[in-house]
Amino acid sequence: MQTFKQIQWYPGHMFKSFKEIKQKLKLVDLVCVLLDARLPDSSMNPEILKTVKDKPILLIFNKIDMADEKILNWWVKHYQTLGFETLKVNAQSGQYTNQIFDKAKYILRERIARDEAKGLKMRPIRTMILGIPNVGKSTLINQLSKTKSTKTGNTPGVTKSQQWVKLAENFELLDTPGVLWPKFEDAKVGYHLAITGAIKDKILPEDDVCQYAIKFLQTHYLSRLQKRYDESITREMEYVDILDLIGKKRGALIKGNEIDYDRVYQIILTDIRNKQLGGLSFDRNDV
Ligand SMILES: Nc1nc2c(ncn2[C@@H]2O[C@H](COP(=O)(O)OP(=O)(O)OP(=O)(O)O)[C@@H](O)[C@H]2O)c(=O)[nH]1
Ligand SMILES: [Mg+2]
Repeated sequence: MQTFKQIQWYPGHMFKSFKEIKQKLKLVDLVCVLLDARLPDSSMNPEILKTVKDKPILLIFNKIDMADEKILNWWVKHYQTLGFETLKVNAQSGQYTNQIFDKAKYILRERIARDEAKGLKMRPIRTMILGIPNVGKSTLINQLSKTKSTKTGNTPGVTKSQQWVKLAENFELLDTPGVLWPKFEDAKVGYHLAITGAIKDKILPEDDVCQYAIKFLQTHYLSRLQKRYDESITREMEYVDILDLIGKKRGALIKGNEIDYDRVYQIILTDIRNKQLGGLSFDRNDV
């Protein structure tokens, strides 16, 4: 597999986004950091934590419908042990999203009590939503505002600039473009972000991404792999043999009955992203 050093995946606009985030940080009371519930470790951008510093943080695990619940719960506890306030949501369906208001009020309870003691009318609570690309920031804001104020889409880089959205309950939310960080500490992180669509396809070689995904499924979700594609798949089966099997079964063939590998990669990645293999947790506590 190719080393990550040569790969250009930290576009200049993210550098600019970080500068804008720093400027707006002064205006907000609370920062909501969105994590992908399937990768609570790989989707934690260390630059975000460094930038936010001592502002109050609410860690929101989004896309809980796509994760393996037991493993997700382990991660939630892990972050709670580190002192974070946490919340699990499904921004698409709206499950648990309204709990954000109560959580925010709880985190800011001292400020609110101080204002009340001074007889001040409750000031709006200003919140900024930060996270990696495609994690669901804009979807969450639309869900909370019950409007389509922000643009969403299943590719990274949909939100290009910051945007304030006013909500009921005296809240104001700032949507921001997704940001990554300049250096992955581990190649695994790059694969996790590629599989889940946080970085654009084609940035990492699709063959490498698929090889990682198949090996991962063979190790952790063998029965789902068998159920989805073929019962004959084993833990030890070679990667290429699995590609050939899927290619033949799905008719991903080119002239002369050769396997169309590009199509097989797309089949696998699309299936994972469309939950055809069920809820998957890529960051593990059991290995
Ligand atoms: N299954 C599932 N899909 C979700 C959830 N939240 C968001 N999505 C989908 O994830 C994709 C990305 O959502 P966006 O809200 O555009 O993500 P974003 O973080 O704003 O992305 P950028 O603006 O590119 O940084 C969309 O296809 C959403 O429908 C969720 O809880 N569950
Ligand atoms: Mg967005």
